[in-house]
Amino acid sequence: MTNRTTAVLGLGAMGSAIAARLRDTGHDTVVWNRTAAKTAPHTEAGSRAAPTPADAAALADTILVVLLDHASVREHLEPLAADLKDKVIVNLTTTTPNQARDTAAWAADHGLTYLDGAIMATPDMIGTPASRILYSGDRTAYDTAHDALAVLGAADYEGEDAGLASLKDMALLTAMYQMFSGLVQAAAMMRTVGVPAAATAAEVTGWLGAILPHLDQFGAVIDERTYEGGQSVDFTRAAIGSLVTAAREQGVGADFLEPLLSRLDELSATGRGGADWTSVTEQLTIR
Ligand code: FVH
Repeated sequence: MTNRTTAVLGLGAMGSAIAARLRDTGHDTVVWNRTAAKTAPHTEAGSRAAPTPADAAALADTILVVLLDHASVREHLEPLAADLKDKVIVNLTTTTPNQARDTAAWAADHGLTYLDGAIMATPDMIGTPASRILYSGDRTAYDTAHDALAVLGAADYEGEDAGLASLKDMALLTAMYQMFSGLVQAAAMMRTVGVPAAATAAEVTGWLGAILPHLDQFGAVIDERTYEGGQSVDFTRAAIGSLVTAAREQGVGADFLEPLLSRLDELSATGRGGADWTSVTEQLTIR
């Protein structure tokens, strides 16, 4: 391990977990938080507390930023530009890809070394094998800070474009929330006959587990972009139509499925009913 010092700016649930993990793995840590009282458990456990972000930056080589959002990051980083020269800035705050690129451009304008990160973990997962953090931006920053980053979870470098980590994060979370929406609708349907949501959740978990391996095939078909074979638009349209009707028959809205049905209707109406249903992907691209 190097003898670098890591500052953690932001001691919410995630920043606290990160600071604790760094400490537990022998890393020298400095912490700062807007609400200073939150530094107490960290100083008791061996971190130094800094009264301002500038003081934290002065004491550290690597600055991990774990604040609420893009606005709070910029609010605190912009006044620090002069204090961050020769430091490695790693922003782990969730932002959109363009917000990440914007902060990277700001850093470049000031001659600063910037790496963007996207945390694919909850605070309790930090430091466990289930934790994964995506990084993109300055490769040298990633290599320099790697000892500290590696103890937080699998540290995957996605490329020089600072928006790449965030883009993958947003894509994976999009898939996750659509899956969650599916559970919500299934629970609403089964509740109409008295089945508790917990029981439906267990059923959904088993069903999705069995079906998830098919995603690989969908990915291959989408990549080919010919959309031949597989489950057709017309077949899937009939299936989704039944799901929408069944939900309505139970007095449950089918709001999450209706947009998909509309896309399939559109494909069918324009003579593409025989194509694989994943050709919907082409309709999602906004030109
Ligand atoms: N918690 C999670 O499961 C997710 C997992 C994936 C990644 N996210 C992102 O991580 C960032 C931090 O999330 P968090 O869980 O630590 O969030 P909070 O516990 O709500 O703590 C927020 C910290 O941000 C500070 N803060 C908020 N606004 C400002 C501001 N204007 N200036 C300075 N600091 C600010 C707040 O300070 P305080 O309220 O204690 O004074 C906390 O330190 C986030 O991007 C997630 O999307 C977590």
